[in-house]
Amino acid sequence: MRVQVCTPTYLEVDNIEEFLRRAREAVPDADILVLDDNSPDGTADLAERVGAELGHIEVLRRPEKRGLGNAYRAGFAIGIARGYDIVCQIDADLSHDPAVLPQLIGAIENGADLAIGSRYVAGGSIPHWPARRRALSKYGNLYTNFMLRTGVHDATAGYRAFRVTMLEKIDYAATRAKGYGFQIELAYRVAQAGGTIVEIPISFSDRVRGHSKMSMAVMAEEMALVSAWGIRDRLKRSRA
Ligand SMILES: Nc1nc2c(ncn2[C@@H]2O[C@H](COP(=O)(O)OP(=O)(O)OP(=O)(O)O)[C@@H](O)[C@H]2O)c(=O)[nH]1
Ligand SMILES: [Mg+2]
Repeated sequence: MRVQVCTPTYLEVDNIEEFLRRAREAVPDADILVLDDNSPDGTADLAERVGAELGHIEVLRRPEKRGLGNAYRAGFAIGIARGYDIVCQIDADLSHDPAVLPQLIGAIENGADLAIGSRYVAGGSIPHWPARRRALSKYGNLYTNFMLRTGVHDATAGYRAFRVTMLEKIDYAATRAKGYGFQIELAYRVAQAGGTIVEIPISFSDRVRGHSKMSMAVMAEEMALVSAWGIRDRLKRSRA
């Protein structure tokens, strides 16, 4: 199957070279698409230099910072237009070990529609997170599953592989969320479409270089979205 790996970048000049080398090694046959939102630190230039050396790496230069969800929607559109069978999502900050890519891709080849690199299934872990952030993420996911009944343990995870026909089926382009809400919304749509979702345990490393953007406000926004979708589902069910 033909595979495209999408990685959105904003201010990842300290990580992108190592990321591309490790990704190239993990999946030598996949095409890699870097979606950079005009990072002022020169991420795109470095990605292009390293990409030219490693091969089958393209950098899409977007004019301004428009959020991770927006970058992925652009990457998916390109993946579909070019006729790939599988499109992967992975962060460029080395939180997601590229060495796991073959397992996610293998799950799709074995019949799954969505494979998620999960922190919250047996064997998954987040070694360096403080208890507070761990609890926030874990309970956020429990609440999400309670509200949306996706059966997914890690719906906010951004390390994934999609069967392209499923991406088309769920009308990914109609999603509006920007951050974690984007990941939740995609998993929710796949579950509602009756797709098969497989979770592969991963060890999630914290960003070592660059600045973290996670905050209480971000989390609250996503949970508000989840609540709205969950309540809408319950109203629909009670009318039916
Ligand atoms: N193209 C694009 N990429 C982005 C944008 N915001 C974040 N990214 C990239 O998306 C990936 C995930 O973002 P992160 O900043 O690592 O988000 P996070 O993992 O929730 O938070 P920290 O790692 O703690 O900062 C990284 O590769 C970022 O460079 C954006 O607005 N546009
Ligand atoms: Mg990160």
